[in-house]
Amino acid sequence: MFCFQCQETAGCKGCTQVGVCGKKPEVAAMQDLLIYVTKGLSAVTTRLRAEGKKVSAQVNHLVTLNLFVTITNANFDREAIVARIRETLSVKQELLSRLDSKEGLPEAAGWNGDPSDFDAKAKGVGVLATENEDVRSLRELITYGLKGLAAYEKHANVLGGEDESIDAFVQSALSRLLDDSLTAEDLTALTLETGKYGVAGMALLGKANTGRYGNPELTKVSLGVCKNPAILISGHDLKDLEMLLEQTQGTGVDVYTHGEMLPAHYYPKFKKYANFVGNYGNAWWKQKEEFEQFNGPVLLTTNCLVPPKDSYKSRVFTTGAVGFPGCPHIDAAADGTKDFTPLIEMAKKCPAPTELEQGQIVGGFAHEQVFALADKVVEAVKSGAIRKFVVMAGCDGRMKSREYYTEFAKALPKDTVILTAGCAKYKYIKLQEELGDIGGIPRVLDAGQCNDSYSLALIALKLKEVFGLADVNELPIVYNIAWYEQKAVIVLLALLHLGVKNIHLGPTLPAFLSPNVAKVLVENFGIGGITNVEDDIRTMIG
Ligand code: FSO
Ligand code: SF4
Repeated sequence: MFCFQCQETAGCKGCTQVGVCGKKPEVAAMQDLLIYVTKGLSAVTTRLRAEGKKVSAQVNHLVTLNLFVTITNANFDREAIVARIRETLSVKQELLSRLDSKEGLPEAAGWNGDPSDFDAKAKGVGVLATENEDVRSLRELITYGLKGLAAYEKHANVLGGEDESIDAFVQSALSRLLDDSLTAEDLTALTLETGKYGVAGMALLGKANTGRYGNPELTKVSLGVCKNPAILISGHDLKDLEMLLEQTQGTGVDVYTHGEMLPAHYYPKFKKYANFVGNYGNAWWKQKEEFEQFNGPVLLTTNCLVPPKDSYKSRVFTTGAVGFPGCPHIDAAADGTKDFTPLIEMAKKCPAPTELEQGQIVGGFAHEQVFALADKVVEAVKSGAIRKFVVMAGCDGRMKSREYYTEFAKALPKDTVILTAGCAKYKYIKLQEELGDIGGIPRVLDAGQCNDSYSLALIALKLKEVFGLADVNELPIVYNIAWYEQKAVIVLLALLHLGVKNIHLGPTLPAFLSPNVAKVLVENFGIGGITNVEDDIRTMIG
């Protein structure tokens, strides 16, 4: 196997024996093949569009789900991935028959192997199949961006949000990744175009979320526990949460959020559920201890799943793109509904969660809430009470070096405000009291999930307008972003598309950036790494 798509890749180079995430070689092989056949399908759908023929939403959704399934910490179930390869091949065969011309299609468009061929084929279609280091780097950078974009699209799709132009781009980009005639320049242009669609994808999801659940608003989220048995819901899918909350009404079972589901509490619509009681635990990587102590069933709606310990594995349910052998998977019915009865019945027999902590988190500072405070914010900037905003969005992870982010937050001068989104927040969100506020504005403003980084961009664009600036980089905003998996890649590409420069990316730069590609990013966008808290505060804050 060879995989280097996430920040924790072995030795900052690549996982070759087994994934640091727990992904086994036989699963990695099927993920590689799934990407390959999805590219082949995309070459066919792109040709169909060129011939003026329609591609169904069902096919578009198949492509996005395939990409999502291969994201870090989503699916460890080889059989589930094999089933997706088979479905993709069969859909592709049907679409091929609709083409007027198959001339010039790539090999992947025609490949239709039998399951007994899958392992042999997978060996030749992985990351290392591209020999040129720079072409490989750009192809993977784009692929990972598309995976992140697909994840956000999927969440929008389940809420009825559709944008055919994004699907057409994703599929055309995937098919172009098969084209050996594309130069490094062509691929660099495609990378930037991916960022453009990243913005569109996050806007689509933002609209779908707020359209259904209202605009996030200032909210206090409890961190303690109640006496009832409960279900813990993790991941990013708000529709799954809505269905779970509906189905748990009147059952005596409470619902807690975990990890990236925390921001669901900020949406007005979810406040009507009395059994939606609080947030339990921290970012994804602490789940081995926390799921154990939760005592009840846990629902993983998306990544990040850590291979569960036997002691609580039977309580872990997966749905959507997530899968793990031996963990029950809740499938959606044809109309998209899901039946969470098995979790509810299990919860009733489980003890209530063991309390991990007490207190609260204050969040809900997505763009509309910040716009509502705009006068106060602008005044604070004009008076010098706020010297700088520091965007610290992105992901959290296991590496000890990530303690840097806690130390950085603590060491920031008192006239700075942190804008956060994504699970990166867990490195400092519980320090809110210690970090204090500036004239009533908390010094850590949480916009929401990683996709809500888009909201942070909207805040920046609004401030640019209010202050009458020509360039978003003239604002008193600096970016110190932590990344882990591929959703952070699309967030980064989206920020680059919006013209944001000088982003610091840590705790390490992606292993998939070749020295030449890294050089392009440094020279054109001023992207840099991190060093140590003291020096970085001097560089970023002055
Ligand atoms: Fe985190 Fe995992 Fe949201 Fe990611 S839980 S690491 S960037 O899946 O998606 O922030
Ligand atoms: Fe390694 Fe990350 Fe790939 Fe897992 S997702 S195999 S940890 S590079």
